[in-house]
Amino acid sequence: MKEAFENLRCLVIGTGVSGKGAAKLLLSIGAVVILFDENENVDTDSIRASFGKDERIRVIKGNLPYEVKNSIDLVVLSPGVPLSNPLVRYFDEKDTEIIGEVELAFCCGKGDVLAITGTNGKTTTTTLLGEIMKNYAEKEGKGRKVFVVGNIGDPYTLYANDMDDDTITVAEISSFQLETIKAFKPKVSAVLNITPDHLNRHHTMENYVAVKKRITENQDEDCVVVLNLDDPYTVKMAEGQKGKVVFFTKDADAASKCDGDVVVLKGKDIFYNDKKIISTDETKLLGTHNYENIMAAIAMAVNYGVDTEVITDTVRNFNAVEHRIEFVENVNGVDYYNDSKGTNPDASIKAVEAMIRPTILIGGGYDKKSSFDELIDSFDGKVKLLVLIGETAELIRDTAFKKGFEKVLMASDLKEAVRLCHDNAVAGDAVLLSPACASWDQFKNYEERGNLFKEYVRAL
Ligand code: UMA
Repeated sequence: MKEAFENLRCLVIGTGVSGKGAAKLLLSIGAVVILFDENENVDTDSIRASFGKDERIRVIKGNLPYEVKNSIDLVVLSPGVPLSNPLVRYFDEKDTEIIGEVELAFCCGKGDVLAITGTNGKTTTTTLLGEIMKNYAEKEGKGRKVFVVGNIGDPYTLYANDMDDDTITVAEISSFQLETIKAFKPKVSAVLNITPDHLNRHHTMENYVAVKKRITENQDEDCVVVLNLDDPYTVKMAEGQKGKVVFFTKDADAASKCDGDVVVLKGKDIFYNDKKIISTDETKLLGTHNYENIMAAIAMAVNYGVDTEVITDTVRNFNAVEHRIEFVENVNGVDYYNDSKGTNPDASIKAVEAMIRPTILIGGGYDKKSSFDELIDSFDGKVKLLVLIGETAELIRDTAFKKGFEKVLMASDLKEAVRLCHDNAVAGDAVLLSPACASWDQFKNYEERGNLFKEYVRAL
């Protein structure tokens, strides 16, 4: 399908990693590219320099000149660019084709795609499934390539040219990326769970759920859809699927009533139907939410044809993903955990639940219009102190006070927050950075926030 893009004049919006990946791919196919960013502060010279002498690319920031606007055949959006953006609407009204970076990569790539979406757990599940598929490919010994791409950090477009019919692509796909798919068709898909997130972009839960379901919209009888039986939103998604539906659940009773294949947590053991795959005692991951991630990865791998021995071995050796309840250090008897990837209330609730010691929680960040009521409810005597930073600090503090939780400290930045935790913790406590918010008010991304947290902790 690559040929379809040859000679097109393409406008790529966003000069982040996705935009650069899309531009590189389009140039390699023979398209002409305008790489554009609305932010006046981006360094267009250095971005332009990263494309060498290629004369088929222009990098523009700020406003798009009229003559450029008028010459575009295809618009490719970075995930951070919403369809409501006025420039995107301009092209939509002109009937110019608009796709996302993931759609472009899918159209240009080859092989099988295993794609994971959901509000939380995507990164852990994608990383684990990626490891399983790499071990599977190695054991098969046929030299099959495996790529792990998407919202996890490495743009899908960067690898599309290296794919062949035997390639396996494991892709983490966000709701932002699903908004702009057309032909994207994973052989195996999973929707892990849905709780409120990104409502400033999708506006209603109904829209958010609908966009998540789009991961299955092109799947047919040869495909598999993995869904969470404990989540009413994903249970409903089973309706009308053409592909085989496989559920996973931590409720043995619900599993026994389920038609079809099911992965289930019974006591400490995870089963695929009646076959035991692994005991949770054997894994290094903390928390029930991680057992759900493991179950989803098992369901996807088994249905792709991976034998259970490879799956069990990989799960047994798998370590926690960076920035996801990552143990940092023990300082004076206090365990510090980095959960910077806790970018919404539900993710942070899971992190609090996974703690086994009295906990000081660092929260707050970019305002996505989330409600923090349930986060405060989840403290349940375990959180002894809340230290707040960022745009949402006051909102979270007010919610805590409303709920009768008064042990709250405000910090001017993350460094001060770490210092306050250190001053207030006693041996036997845990300190958890799990902000329940995105990082964008104070940091470039959650990785930067997590890395700085680790730096400050190690300097204590
Ligand atoms: N921009 C515009 N106009 C807009 C919006 C953005 O010009 O209306 C420009 C910005 O000025 C900026 C560029 O677009 O220069 C940024 O593009 P982007 O936000 O799409 O960021 P990328 O660097 O391309 O990273 C994206 C994902 N970012 C988002 O979805 C916000 C990364 O997910 C992803 O890892 C990467 O593509 C590779 O696929 C991050 C994320 O936070 C981790 N995702 C959200 C989440 O997980 O909750 C969905």
